[in-house]
Order: sequence, then C-alpha cells, then structure tokens
Amino acid sequence: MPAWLTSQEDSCDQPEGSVPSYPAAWVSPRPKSDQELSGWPEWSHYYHSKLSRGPVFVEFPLDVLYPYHLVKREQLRAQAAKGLVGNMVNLYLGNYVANLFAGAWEPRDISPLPVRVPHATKSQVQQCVELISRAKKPLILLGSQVTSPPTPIEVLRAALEEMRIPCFLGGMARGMLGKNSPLHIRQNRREALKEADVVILAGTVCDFRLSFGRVLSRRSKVIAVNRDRAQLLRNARVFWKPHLAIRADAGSFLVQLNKGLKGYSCPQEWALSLKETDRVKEKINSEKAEEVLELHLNPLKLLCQVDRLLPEDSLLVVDGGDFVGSAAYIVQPPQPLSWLDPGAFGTLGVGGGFALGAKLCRPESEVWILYGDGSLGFSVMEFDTFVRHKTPVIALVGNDACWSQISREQVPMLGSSVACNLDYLDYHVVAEGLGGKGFLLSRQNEEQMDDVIKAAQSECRNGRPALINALIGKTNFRDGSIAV
Ligand SMILES: Cc1ncc(C[n+]2csc(CCOP(=O)(O)OP(=O)(O)O)c2C)c(N)n1
Ligand SMILES: [Mg+2]
Repeated sequence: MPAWLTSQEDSCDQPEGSVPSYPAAWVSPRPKSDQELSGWPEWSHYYHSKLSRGPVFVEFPLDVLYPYHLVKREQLRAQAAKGLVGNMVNLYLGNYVANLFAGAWEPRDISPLPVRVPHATKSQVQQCVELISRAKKPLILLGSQVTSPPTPIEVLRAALEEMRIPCFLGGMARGMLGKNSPLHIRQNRREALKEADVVILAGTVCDFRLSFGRVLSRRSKVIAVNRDRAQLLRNARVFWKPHLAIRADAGSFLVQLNKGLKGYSCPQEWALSLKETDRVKEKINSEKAEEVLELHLNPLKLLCQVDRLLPEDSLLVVDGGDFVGSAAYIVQPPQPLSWLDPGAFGTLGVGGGFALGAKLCRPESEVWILYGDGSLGFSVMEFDTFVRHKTPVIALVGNDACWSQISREQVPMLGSSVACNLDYLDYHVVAEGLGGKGFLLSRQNEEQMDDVIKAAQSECRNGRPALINALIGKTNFRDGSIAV
C-alpha cells in the first residue's frame, strides 16, 4: 500500500524549460512490530524535516496496514494446515502476528516532531551584504526551495523587489515576480552569468540544468545557499567554486539579506541591459510564432494566445516534453505559486494528479494542464475523476503525434524514430467519452483559436472539465535544448 506524503503547500504551490524542483525520497518501512509502526510520525517527520523538501514515498505492506482482528482472522484461516510443516507454519504465523501487534495499545506520544530549518548566521549575511553592496552586476537564480516555508512567498517577493537585483526564476519559483516584472529576466541566462560579478544561487542546484556549474564564470563571486548540504555543494570544486556556501533556507536568507542591505538598490543599468536582451529575444520568438508551418498549427502561436487569455488567478500544470519546454519560455505564470511541473527529472504522468490537487486546493483558480500528446497518455483517464469529483480543469494538448523531445535527438543519433511516433489521435473524443468537453483545434479552425480557448474556459467555469486537442506542427524552437 504505497502513499505519497505531500502537503497542501506542495500540491498546489508548486510550479528552466520545464525541468525544476523536487527530489523524491522512498521509504519502505517494514516494522517488526506495531510499536515500530506507531513510529509512523517519524516517517512523516522525515518528509517535514527533510532539508530539501519534496515528496516522500511511503510503502506499507498489507499486514501492517490492516487492523489486528483482520490480520488475526487471516492467520487463523491459515492454521487449517496439518502435519509437522503445517504446525511449524502455524507457530511461525502466530508468533509473527503477536510480535507485529505487541504493545500496539500502549499509549505513546505521537505529536509532530519539531522541524529544524537551518538559517544563515549574522556574519554570513553580513559577508553577503558587503559583497552585494559593492557589486555592479549581481544576479539571483531562484530555485524551487525558495517557495518552502517558513518565509511567506509575498514577504520574499517584497524583499526581491526592494533589492532590485535581476532574477532568473526556475522550478516552482516561476511566477514569483508576477508578469512583466522589470527584475524578472527570462532569456539568455548563460550570457548573463558570464557578465555577472556576484551570483546568488538561492536554492538553485548546480546539476545538469546549470551544466553542472560550468555555466558559472570563474570571474563571478558565487554565493550558494541551500538547506541541504549535498545540493549546496553539488559538483563544487569540480566545475565551479563557491565564494560562500551557506547551508540555510534560501528564501529566509534573501529576506535577511534585504534587511542587511537597508535601502540598497541594485544599479538599474544592469537590469535594463538584461531586459533589453530579453526584449530582442522575445521579439524573435514572437516572429517565430507568426511563421506558418507546412502542416498543422504553430505551437508557439498557440502558446502566445493561451498566455494572453490566462486570467490572473490561473494555475499552470505542465506535463510533457518539447511542447511544455516551449511553454516555459512563452507562457508566464501570473503570480507566485502558480506553476507546477514534473520536477528536475521531468517525470511524465504527473499532470492529471497535480491538476486534481491544484484544483482542490484552489477551487477559485482556473487550472490548466499543458500536455504533450505522449504525456497525456499517462493521465488522460483522470478526466473521469475530474468529471465525477466535479473538479473542472482545462487540458491543452500539444498534439504533434510524436514523442518529439526524444525523437529530436534519437533520430540524428541513431538514425531511427522507433518507439517515438504516435498518431494524431482524437483525444478530444476521449475527453467527451469520459464526460468532459472536447475541442479540436487545427489549421481548419485556426481563425477561431481565441474562441475555442474561451469556450473551454467557459465550460470550465460552468463546472465541466475541457480538453483542447491542438494539432501542432514542427518548429526548431527547442533545437539544442536538453532532450532525455
Ligand atoms: C515517466 C517518463 N518516461 C519517459 C520520459 C522520457 N521522456 C521525456 S519527454 C518524452 C516524450 C514526451 O512526449 P510528448 O508528451 O508528446 O511531448 P513532446 O516532446 O512531443 O512535446 C519522454 C518519453 C520521462 N521524462 N518520464
Ligand atoms: Mg508530442
């Protein structure tokens, strides 16, 4: 009997290139007695105290899960066995059940254990204050960890807005600065990192997403902050060198830093120059979005339209490969904690479950799932759940009849598209079959793109989950990005 331990914060508050956030831990307890089983809060404590928070997978064997009388009944049934071997088995089972439940009824303290969140020391904060106040081109890279308690997200946002240091947002930190913030830099991170004189890695880890730290310049002073020591120093002194490595909660650290900087405001020419690079790149993107493809819809155009029509309280769940990788550059989560994605390893299949959790936690929000057609296959059945449990969400499927993210590298590398090709299936009919409302969006009704999106939103507002099956063609937008 497996169970994922997540909290409300995790399920709805989540959210480069669709590859952010949480390491998962697997706990498979096999308690020898019920006494040990009642140590259960300690496993849950493992989740709550984990320095780098994320889901914990707890798997209970059935005999541990069922109550005493049921397990005893099963054991008595097994006692029908006769003969020497039978008697030995009976003895063993009787002993096993007695041990399993020994002491089960003794009262014990099961109150939650205290959570210990590491914080930066005053002198560490002071060292950073000195570095930042002298910096001309500081940069902050925020990772998912900054969204974890104890620092409320709005307090952190206010601190960032006061410091006015340009920020790149990754993982669940997306949306942290709302839409169109002058501090939020979205493009050309590699170039910005080359120029920066001080870089704060706030919960951002030097794994494959930062080319294991190789994107950091040796000329920049790097301040790494992370609750978890292993994440803090991942690949350090191999591909990058921290000037300061602080084991502390990244969000709280930034708030302390702002307090220490008292009235400091980052030189604005730096943010302006980065914003200008953003503007140029985004202009190129919007020109790309206007290109007419040989076949089917331009996915970038579709994503631009969705971005325009998203209400302020929408919440985005993304589940897929290239389509959602493009979405990560085009669709802007409107506010903090409005982006949920499959985490660092891009584990497909999370979409339906995440959306369900998100909608249940925030019923007033318009919950969108941006799906690839391949990933849709993992959780399209959840439309049944959405319908039966009256949790209306909108699924937008970028249907390119392919596992494009895989075939993009597999075909040039191996000369074969084996196992990557799908068909342009009628996923909108599947949604209808499960009680939802389905829409087909293709070149034939491209002119009505806005109307279709609005109709899906209206269905959702009226309580019916909707799926837009958008037939999309190929672009070179994702060429060169990681494909695994
Ligand atoms: C559970 C799981 N299996 C396999 C993968 C590897 N993988 C990454 S992207 C991808 C293809 C996804 O296809 P689709 O959802 O259609 O997205 P597209 O790239 O076509 O936009 C696969 C199989 C994964 N990330 N997670
Ligand atoms: Mg696909």
